Amino acid sequence: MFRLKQESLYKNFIPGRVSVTHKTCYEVISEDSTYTCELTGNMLYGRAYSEYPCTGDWVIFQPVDADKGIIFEILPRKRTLYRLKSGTTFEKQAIASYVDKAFIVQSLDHNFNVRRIERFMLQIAAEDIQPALALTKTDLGFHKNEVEIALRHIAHKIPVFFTSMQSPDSIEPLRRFISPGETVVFTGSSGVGKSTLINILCGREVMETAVISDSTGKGRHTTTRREMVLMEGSGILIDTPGVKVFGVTNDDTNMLSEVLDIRDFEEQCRFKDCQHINEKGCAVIKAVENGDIDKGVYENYLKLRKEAWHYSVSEHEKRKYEKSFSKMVKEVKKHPFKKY
Ligand SMILES: Nc1nc2c(ncn2[C@@H]2O[C@H](COP(=O)(O)OP(=O)(O)OP(=O)(O)O)[C@@H](O)[C@H]2O)c(=O)[nH]1
Ligand SMILES: [Mg+2]
Ligand SMILES: [Zn+2]
Repeated sequence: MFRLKQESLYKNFIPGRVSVTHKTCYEVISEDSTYTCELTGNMLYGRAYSEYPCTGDWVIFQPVDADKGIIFEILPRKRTLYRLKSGTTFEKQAIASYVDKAFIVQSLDHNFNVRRIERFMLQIAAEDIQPALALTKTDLGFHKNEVEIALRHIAHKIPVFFTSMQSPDSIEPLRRFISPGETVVFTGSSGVGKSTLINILCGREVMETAVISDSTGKGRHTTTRREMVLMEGSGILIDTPGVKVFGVTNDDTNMLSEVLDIRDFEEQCRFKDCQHINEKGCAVIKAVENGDIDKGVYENYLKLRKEAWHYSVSEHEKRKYEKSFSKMVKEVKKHPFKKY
């Protein structure tokens, strides 16, 4: 009896993957077609911002037309790239889910910034996602030696690709790095060439890119939505709009030390709970002083640790508030006429 009810409940429901997120609707790809879907009334309320569907999510939906549908359920997320929603201290924003690899894209001009690469790496490390670095616009001229020195402490953790849109050969290693069926997200500031890379990889203009005359100037937010495209016979690529500030939501400080390659030093500190600020016998500070840890890396370590602390405190406060709120709701349900 129960089975019958379940069957009828889920009749005409099909699974699909969110390929584009708009403000209030979602494009969902299923086995046979693409549907523009809205959420059921039930799904619209009582959700945190990060719990609404994001590009890459698997959903269960019901077609109501040849190209329209209603989403009833989001399947549990895996390998999701989050960021801190801009303007907030604890709200997460889901950028893409079911991601296998994440390309951190930077152009080899004023945009190149190792501290920002470290920031992205920390966030990607929070999930089981493989990071990769695409350094674009090599044709503009840059000092490879200097770049390699700047990446010394992270180069063994992340594959690095040097590319130029003017040299198709330079894109080939990147193409080989992407395996069939894999989902790959491209992230980085506006104007660095994320959409350009995706177009070259797909062999056609799937994404709009900024006009050529802008190629050396600052980005101007050409891509405005997170969108998934299929790379013929290979991976599934997700383009994202350029971000100004990428706030992290990974508050695991051990992981931070790991990403920044200071873990080995940390283990030699005299005190187990050493904060590496001014303690006696701190091996991290000693390493900074004698040049084994770059000063910039150390400063970013302190900065990211502070941000992580702010994030986890706000997150904790939020949970406390939600707990007391739901307790009150329960009380109200139990004693609807009691005065509060
Ligand atoms: N010289 C040079 N210009 C490039 C290269 N790659 C991209 N560009 C130019 O850089 C500009 C920005 O490229 P987009 O691909 O639109 O950048 P984006 O990262 O997608 O930017 P948003 O969508 O705003 O986040 C365009 O004018 C491209 O032609 C490159 O390898 N060399
Ligand atoms: Mg773009
Ligand atoms: Zn220490």
